[in-house]
Amino acid sequence: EGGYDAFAIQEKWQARWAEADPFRAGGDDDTRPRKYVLGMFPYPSGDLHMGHAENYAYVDVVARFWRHRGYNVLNPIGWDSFGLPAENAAIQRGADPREWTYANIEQHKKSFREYGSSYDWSRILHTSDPEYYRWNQWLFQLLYERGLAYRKESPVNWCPNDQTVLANEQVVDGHCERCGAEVVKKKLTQWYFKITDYADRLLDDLNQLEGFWPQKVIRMQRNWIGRSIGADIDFEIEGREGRVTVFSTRPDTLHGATFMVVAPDSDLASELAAGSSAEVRLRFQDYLENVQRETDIERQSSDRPKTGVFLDRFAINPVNGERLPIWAADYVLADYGHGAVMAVPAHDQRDLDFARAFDLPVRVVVDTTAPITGALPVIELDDEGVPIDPGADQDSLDTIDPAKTGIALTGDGRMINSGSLDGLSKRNAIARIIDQLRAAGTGRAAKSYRLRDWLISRQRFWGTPIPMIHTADGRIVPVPEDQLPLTLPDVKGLDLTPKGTSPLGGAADWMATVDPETGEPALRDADTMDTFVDSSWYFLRFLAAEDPTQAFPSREADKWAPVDSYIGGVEHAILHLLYARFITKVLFDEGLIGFTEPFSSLINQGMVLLGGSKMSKSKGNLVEFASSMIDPGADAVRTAIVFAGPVEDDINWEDVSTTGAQKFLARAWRVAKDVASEPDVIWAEGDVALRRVTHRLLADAPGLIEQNKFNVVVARLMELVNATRKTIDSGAGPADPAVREAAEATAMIIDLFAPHTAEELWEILGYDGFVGLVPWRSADSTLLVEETVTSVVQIDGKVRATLTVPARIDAAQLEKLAREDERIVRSLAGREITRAVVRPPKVVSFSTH
Ligand code: ANZ
Repeated sequence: EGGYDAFAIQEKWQARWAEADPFRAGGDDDTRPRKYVLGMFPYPSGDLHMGHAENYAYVDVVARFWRHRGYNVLNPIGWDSFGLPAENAAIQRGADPREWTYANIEQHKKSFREYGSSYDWSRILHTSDPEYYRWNQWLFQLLYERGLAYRKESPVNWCPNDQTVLANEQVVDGHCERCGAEVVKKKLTQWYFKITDYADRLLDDLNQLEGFWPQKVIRMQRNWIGRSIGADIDFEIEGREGRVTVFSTRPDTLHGATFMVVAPDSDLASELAAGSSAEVRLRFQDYLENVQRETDIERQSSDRPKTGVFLDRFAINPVNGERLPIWAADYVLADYGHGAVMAVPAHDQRDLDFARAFDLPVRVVVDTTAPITGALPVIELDDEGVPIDPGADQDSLDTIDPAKTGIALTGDGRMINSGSLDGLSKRNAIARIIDQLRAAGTGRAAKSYRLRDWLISRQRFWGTPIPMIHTADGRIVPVPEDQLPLTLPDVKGLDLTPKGTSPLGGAADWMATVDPETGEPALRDADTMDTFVDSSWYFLRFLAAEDPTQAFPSREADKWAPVDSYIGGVEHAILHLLYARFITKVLFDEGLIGFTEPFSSLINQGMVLLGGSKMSKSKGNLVEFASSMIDPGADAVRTAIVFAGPVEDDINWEDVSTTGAQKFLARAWRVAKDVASEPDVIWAEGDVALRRVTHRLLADAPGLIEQNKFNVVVARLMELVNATRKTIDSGAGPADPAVREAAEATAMIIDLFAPHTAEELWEILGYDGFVGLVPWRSADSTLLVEETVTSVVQIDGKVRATLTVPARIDAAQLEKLAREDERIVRSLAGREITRAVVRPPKVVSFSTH
């Protein structure tokens, strides 16, 4: 007979799985507890690469693990199949984006089958199927009815290369995330989802994910939402009706405001300039044109020289009636807070830089040298017993005068120069001033967020058509439900090349519709939805992927979801996860689901690198998934990847040894063969040392898997296979029942990483049925008790104590126990140990001279 033949084994078991479909999730009659395991679904651009191989290897470890633990596991797969790459490929090749997309999906499916992923193949979905996007349209209309979908004209991020609008999240350092072109601002009327209504909940609910999601992702979400707490303060403007409101996180410093700054690109700035002299208007226009060419990143950079234009207008400070000159300056952004700030140069660095550049007054209102603890200040005395008054010393005053040092005093302290606030700490002063402003009707507590509403319109073809109708008399109404899905027109005859208007607009027949109320001619909406809408709820569609009557059944949703283990790349740490969390909360509010967070736990795997950089097509360092399996086989690839390191670390493809993994699998196979070749098992007592190794692994592996220490389990399994081989070669041979026990445990645990090999081992060992469905063997607790030995401790050659210690103790632990033993401490009587010789586990020998 031949050796371990990875390919024969792989083909054999793939055929059997395809026939028996053993990994389909159980239905209502299945009484086992449920687990929903999900890998982030792939985008069908080209073939899969090693990043996917890594992701889906981990997904399968987790899914298979829970099946062995007695759970009814749902592990589905689908495709995020709308989006720009398909459309761009279609433009380049003159092909139909549909054909390109579905051909790639077929290739992916083949690769996943070859990989041995244990999916429930009955629940496949593709977001570009009308059966799927029909429910995107339903979702859109649901948000519209709840007042969460609206249109507005605003400056949007525009990619001049892709000729499309980008969400803030898709702009990386001022460049298009996809093509790298520099993003510009353009005014357009677009559809938005009002995610800002959910800002507080999106932020607060992160607390419940603490410990279950990577800390880094939680932090990134918090920063993205960016909640600031403070006050809105209203200022009168001379010669103008109505007040101007500013948002400040430091309302306590209101008495230190010495000017006001408005964003040059705000409506307010234009209005104030328009009411000023011709000269100011000209200077302002000039400045505005420059500012419009800048990115937000540049505007917020702290090391650029401050620029601005005095508008020759004045605001009135509501607490003291002072006249504050109003400036337009680019460091204030139009779309944060109210697009205007009260400038407090003594206590805000940006304001101070500006004040110093334009010679504006600086007034300190917080004494940051004063103690804030409430304890009495310590008064320092000089040699003659006279109190040293730091204020009397001109030099020391200068060192804290921000106008001189250029350093704003941002710390806490006691209020000064602030009327009734004087003497208060920052916290108390904030509370007091908010009370005063509220009483006077000139301010109130307020919050501000970095999070913006979600811009979902795209001027592209390959996406979900927006299910709205524009009537002749200017109303915008939903496409009636019985007309959904509103499917895409045939692409033939449409010009997909980006022009800044949606290609659908060119499909005259498709665009023409009727006003559902009046029957008059009307137009469809030519835009399509951001594909992040598609992926914001797909985990729910898997619960009834074939159901034509509803997006998902609420009852099933509450049984399976939230997803127990969501596994994917950290590149989705903000966008996708935030949108999915938002939509989940909307569906909860609509009463359709009973949970508010979509993913109970999240695993982000590291990246697969080649030559130290991320694998990518453009770098030409892509190892394709399908070809990676050609030589060593699927099981070796999977095992090698999982063994390569902790799940969250990046791995270098050069360091991933598929050859090593293949040898390990062959060793495991050989052990099973040896066991099976033994005709009559002689029931000896069994090698206890081997039994301990087996049972320790059975006991430890579940905890290790639950802590995502997958690589450690592979290492321990390698140990077990080696220990088994040793017993076969040196002990009672393969007839030892401890050997069979080890071989069976190996087959079950190796299933997590190398499922084809596992099934083969199981069959070799004489079993019918799939090892993938076998319950976890429980560990025999009597074999887990640590073996102990007696250790002697000598001082200067005389035995002074004996210790009972674990047989596997290491030198450092043993020496520590010996030094701490009270008999030893007593015998030493304070003498110093000059030398220690430690021979674990039996002897420790101390010398004192
Ligand atoms: C007065 C003040 C005094 C401020 C002080 C800070 C320190 P975060 O924490 O990022 O929310 N601000 C408000 N709107 C702005 C805009 N549109 N563009 C640029 N800056 C703006 O920052 C809030 C603070 O940033 C606000 O508090 C305001 O300056 C400024 F000692 O008001 B502060």
